[in-house]
Amino acid sequence: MINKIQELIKEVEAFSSKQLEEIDQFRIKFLSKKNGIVTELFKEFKNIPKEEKKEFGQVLNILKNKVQDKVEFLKLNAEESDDTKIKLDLSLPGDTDYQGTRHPISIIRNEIIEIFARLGFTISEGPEIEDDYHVFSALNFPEEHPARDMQDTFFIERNPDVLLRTHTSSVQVRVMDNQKPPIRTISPGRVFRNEAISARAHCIFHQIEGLYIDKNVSFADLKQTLLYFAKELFGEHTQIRLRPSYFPFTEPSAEVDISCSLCGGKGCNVCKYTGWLEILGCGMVDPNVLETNGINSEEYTGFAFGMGIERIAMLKYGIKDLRLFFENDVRFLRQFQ
Ligand code: 2NL
Repeated sequence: MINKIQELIKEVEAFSSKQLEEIDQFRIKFLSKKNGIVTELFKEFKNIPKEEKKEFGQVLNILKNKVQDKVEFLKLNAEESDDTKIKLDLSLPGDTDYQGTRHPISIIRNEIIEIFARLGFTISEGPEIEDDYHVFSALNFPEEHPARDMQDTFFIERNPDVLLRTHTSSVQVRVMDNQKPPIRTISPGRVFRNEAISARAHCIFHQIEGLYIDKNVSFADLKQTLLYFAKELFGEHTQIRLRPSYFPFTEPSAEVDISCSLCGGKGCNVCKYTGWLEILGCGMVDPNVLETNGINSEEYTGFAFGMGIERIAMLKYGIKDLRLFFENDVRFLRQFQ
């Protein structure tokens, strides 16, 4: 009997397989509760002569442990059977891994910032929630100016001194508060106006304003700076045209057009057959604004300008509806690098 078990131990030691099914059959053959070899041998125990019982028991336990160890070891090394194996088809095209893209407003803003940085302008930022002084009073807005009206400006309820900035000039007022001339800075940022949302208007949009104050700054400096800017942003052949205009904070003031970058000035439906596109407003800083902000207007002069980023992005990319910038539809956003 013991010899028979020794033979079985050798058989177990010699067994090997990488197939899960074969390993399981091997386990069943030895350990099945119903007529497994080891189970049956344990049933024989009572028939073994008393003096052999001890040795029989020891050898049989060795067999049982060897079977269990073998099954465990082989299972770890087994190959997964066909239906559990991960099906790997190396000829299939890979998954598309979409990379994020920059928002068109950010792309244009960064381009504009870089152009003025090359001319030595610094970047200044400031609060979106402002007070009347920094948005209107310091900028020569008369008390009854329509821009101060509830219809144009978002005020905080019950406190008309707290409002959302309608332009980023308020940032430049803060620059003048903290810095002596020469000042050469641009301020990009979100601005807010109480307007009904449409394809051409939104209550939130983005602006970049520029301010240059030093001794002997002239209108010619303004014109040349803006010509350089227009050529850098829209291409070397771009021309500019200035039309007289009015802003409370500049005198004289002008509206600036660029030659239509689409038709080269010949006339098309984008420039409404005029050959020109309006891109910004500008002027010489009103002496009142300089004085209010602690700058001697006899000693210093300056120019300033402001532009809407959405408008420029629409012109550069041929976007027809302003609302697309705020909807964050990835089908729109993905088109910009
Ligand atoms: C426009 C016109 C403009 C300014 C902004 C400015 C700022 C200071 C002093 C004087 Cl601190 N002026 N900014 C000047 C002229 C025009 O913006 O059409 N913006 C979208």
